[in-house]
Amino acid sequence: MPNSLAAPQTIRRGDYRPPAWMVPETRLDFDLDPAATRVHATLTVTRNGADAGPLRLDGAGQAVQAVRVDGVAVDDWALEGETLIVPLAGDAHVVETEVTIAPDRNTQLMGLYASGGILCTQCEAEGFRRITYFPDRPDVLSRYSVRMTADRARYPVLLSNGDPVASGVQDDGRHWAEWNDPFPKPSYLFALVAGELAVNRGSFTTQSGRAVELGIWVRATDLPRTDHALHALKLSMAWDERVYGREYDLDVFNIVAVDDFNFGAMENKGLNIFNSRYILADPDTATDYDYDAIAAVVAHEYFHNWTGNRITCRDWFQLSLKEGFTVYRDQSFSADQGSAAVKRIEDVRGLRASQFPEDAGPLAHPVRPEAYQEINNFYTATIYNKGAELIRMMATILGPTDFRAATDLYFREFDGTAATCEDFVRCMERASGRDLSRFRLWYSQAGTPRLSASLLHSAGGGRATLRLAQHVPATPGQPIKAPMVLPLKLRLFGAETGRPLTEERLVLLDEADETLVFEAVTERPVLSINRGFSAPVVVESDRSAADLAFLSAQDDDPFARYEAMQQLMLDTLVAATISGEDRHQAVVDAVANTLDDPELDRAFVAEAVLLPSEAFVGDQLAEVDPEAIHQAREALRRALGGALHDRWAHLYAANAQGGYVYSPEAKGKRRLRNVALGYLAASGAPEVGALAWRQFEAADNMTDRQAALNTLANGDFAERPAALDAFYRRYAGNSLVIDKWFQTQALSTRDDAADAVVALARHPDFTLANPNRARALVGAFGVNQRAFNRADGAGYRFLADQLLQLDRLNPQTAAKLLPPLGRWRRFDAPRAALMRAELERIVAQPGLSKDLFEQASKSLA
Ligand code: 0A1
Ligand code: ZN
Repeated sequence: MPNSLAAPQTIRRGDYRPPAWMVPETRLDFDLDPAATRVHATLTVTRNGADAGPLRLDGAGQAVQAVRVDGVAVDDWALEGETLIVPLAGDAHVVETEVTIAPDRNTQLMGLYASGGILCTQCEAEGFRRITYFPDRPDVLSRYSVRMTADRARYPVLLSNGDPVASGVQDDGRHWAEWNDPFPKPSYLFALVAGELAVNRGSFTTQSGRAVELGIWVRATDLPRTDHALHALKLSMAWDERVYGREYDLDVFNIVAVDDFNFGAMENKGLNIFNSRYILADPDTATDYDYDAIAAVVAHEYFHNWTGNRITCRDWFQLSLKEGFTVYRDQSFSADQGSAAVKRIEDVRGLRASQFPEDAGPLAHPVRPEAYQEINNFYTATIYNKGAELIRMMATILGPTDFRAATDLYFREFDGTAATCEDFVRCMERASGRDLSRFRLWYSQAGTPRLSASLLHSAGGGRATLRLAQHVPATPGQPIKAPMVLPLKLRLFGAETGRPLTEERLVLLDEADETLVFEAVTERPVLSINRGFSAPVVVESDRSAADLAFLSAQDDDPFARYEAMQQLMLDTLVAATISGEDRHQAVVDAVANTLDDPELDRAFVAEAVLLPSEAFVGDQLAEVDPEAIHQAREALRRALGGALHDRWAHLYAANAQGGYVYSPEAKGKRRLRNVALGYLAASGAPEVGALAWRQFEAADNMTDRQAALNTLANGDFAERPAALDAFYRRYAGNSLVIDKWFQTQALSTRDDAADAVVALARHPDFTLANPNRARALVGAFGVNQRAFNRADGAGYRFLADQLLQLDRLNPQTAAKLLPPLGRWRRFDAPRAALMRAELERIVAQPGLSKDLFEQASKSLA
């Protein structure tokens, strides 16, 4: 392994030591220029504890121009790798450094970089060290004051954290601005932005009557697409006051949107920086899904002001302290804006699509990891989404009153500090008087628990016995697992009367197995378990198709109702994949039943009648056969489309709407109508090409236009080329919509999808330099199970080629796109060999980043 010599260092949680020096004050002076920005940093440092060692400042890529201690130039400093070592005699000093950096050559998009002429920063996790020398770790909190000087014509707007304090114009064509952030913060929350930006302003008055000036900053041409984000921001601010008692704390709150961004957005104190896809929306260019995602991400970043900024993380192993809790908060916020049931279904669908496979694969890690090589690789579905499930379980166990008391205690006790996951759990215990010792395993043990549930009924005696058993599969480095605490909401229903036989019960299963007895059960009971998805586990039950169909029609918990239908569909698809067995009728009947229920919310119906994805079917099988799964799923889609054709046609007509509105009801109708369109297409009905084309042309919103495009693009319709072409032309120049054009084709269910993707990588609009575009084509292709896993390995080769190219520009984004290659254990030997060969080619690449090295080498192990 050529790279083994260069194998990066492993950082371990157990090695944590408090910092030797604190930095109570930081003054930064930027002379901004895209080719050469000068950064003058003045750090007030104080010794922390008894350690007599020198000051150690992290750096990356910049050259030291000058170092001064207490105003005097010194030359006894040294570099240890990229760490600047400054010997200091006393316990308190002022240390100054000067460096020059080149934002316009920064393709990694970490530190200070240029995006479409705007200078902006991204510092989490370790980007600040690419700007200046600093103890770049989250437990060093400092008060920042920032001065920026820049060309006034090119960079008329100068923003940083906190509140603006002064600005002025020089007579050399440059101008300056000073910002001051009174709240001590870690370096990863630093931000600055300089550019030609227009602002959508708003205001918010906090519960204690303080006025906050809000600003959403974008290119002038994008200004008309910022109202939704601004509205979502105001809703978030009010929600956090109402639900958690959290008030905003500065006079201004700014958000800037940029086109080149490695993640969704970043919660820098008072100056959030966003990927423009999570800000910009109007009906013509953004789908309902985009609108919802924008509100969720705006809320997420805003909520970080308390969960992340006021209370930050002691070290990066504690990342889920801020991310898990903040995702839980944004999920709850979104649930409160519309249908909570549909939101829960969407979140569970997402968890199953991204976190369950991660937990079952070579990159599995605990919510609080023990070790990493590159922290950027740990911004994962496990830290974020499984982390949110942990908070949700604690909220369930405590109940709303104790949970709120516990979060109040957490905010009171840890405000202004860098805390740990343990601190959070201890607050949950102290406020509720509960013992969560066993629950803590959720933080340290990786893997998705599997719960088996079987219910026995002795008709004569009226006794029902529920046997529960759990098993946590082995994960890398954790061969043997202890039983976890599973909060399971359950209820029994009578098979004959359809009535509930018990109340809903919360059972805390904390043993490997347990038997529950229910008395006076006078009719055959049907088990509804893990209601609301109260624990993030896989349930294996012996419920028959008839019982699942019954629950899909009768359960009073909407999630359980959805789940029963999913299980029925999944069982059908697994049987069809393995043995070609046709059990379509049971699914057809259950779907018909749901479609005919007038009481149900349209959005719920649309979710409930959707088949599980091909990837999720694959996750149920010992060995994934992508082609067989695809054929089985298409056959069931055809059966549903054909057998229920008239219902789909009716729903399609009945859910047409006059003018576009963004409301839960209107969204639900659009969703159901587009699901109906998909099933009509699956039915093979001759009118569908024309119908979809009409919808494509007449649509007054992107949800309907893209749904029509997807339908046409996935089939063999005569209208297909014209639709793709018309879409491309209509939106040429709007990069967020052109991303959709790439993505639709990368997710295609057609036989030629892999070839089409390879060709699209040569399209003049394709570039790896923009992370959104790379994700739209390469990222989407990686989750297209059938196309990516084409038997000849063309998909694997394509992905590896793209990753190696992307790694030279942007290692962090490259590493994020690698996991599909790590699924080799799940496939037949020829495919596994092809995937391994590509992983080996990646690992052998000279000069590979540690981001990609860590992911590829772990995926091979
Ligand atoms: N804290 C952000 C996520 C984030 C992490 C790293 C980034 O830079 C490469 C950017 C954003 C969040 O949770 O939204
Ligand atoms: Zn976050």
